[in-house]
Amino acid sequence: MSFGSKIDAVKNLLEPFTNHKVVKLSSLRDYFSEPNEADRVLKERGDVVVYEYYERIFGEGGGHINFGLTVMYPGKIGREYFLTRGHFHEKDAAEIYVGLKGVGYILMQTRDGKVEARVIEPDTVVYVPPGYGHRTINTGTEPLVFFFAYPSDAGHDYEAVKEKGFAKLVVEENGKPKLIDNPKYLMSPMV
Ligand code: PAN
Ligand code: ZN
Repeated sequence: MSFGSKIDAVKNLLEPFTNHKVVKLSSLRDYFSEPNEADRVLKERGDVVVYEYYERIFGEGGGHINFGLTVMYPGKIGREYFLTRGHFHEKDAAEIYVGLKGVGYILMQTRDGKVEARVIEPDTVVYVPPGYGHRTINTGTEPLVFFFAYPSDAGHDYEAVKEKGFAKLVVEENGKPKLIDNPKYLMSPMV
């Protein structure tokens, strides 16, 4: 085990890492409010990379802190900006995000519908409290790059967000990002 990694701020990567995941548009189609628009972009531009992340995972057991670097590319599907899948931690574990490049939002939401949103940009630290599902959105024209760290036994639950979505969408209006209510959001608790 080496005692750290290096962030390459020019190439937007973290080394060494134990896990590198690339998330492409085709796998995010149903996360967008207009999946038909996603189909149109897929046809026009192909299966573009929406985001990727590098993680240093020290195990599933407790006691460690896993960390990593996420790189989100700029883009929109209809009016909605590129987004991450979003998840809850299985244990009530918090997370820290540190903005390094670009600009966007972190949407946070409890299973019973409390919603918070914070801007993430360079020199911003966002604390995601235990119990808040979280998703990141790139509202800029450059890659959004951020560092994250969470307890190694947090676990990741993707199902609740996949089924019910988030209560808010981040869309472009008059050239600027705006949070609006998600008309398709299912109000029932995300259990
Ligand atoms: C982050 C996210 C990362 C990608 O590392 O996992 O930005 O987002 P999704 O996991 O929602 O695809 C984090 O919050 N880890 O817990
Ligand atoms: Zn997380």
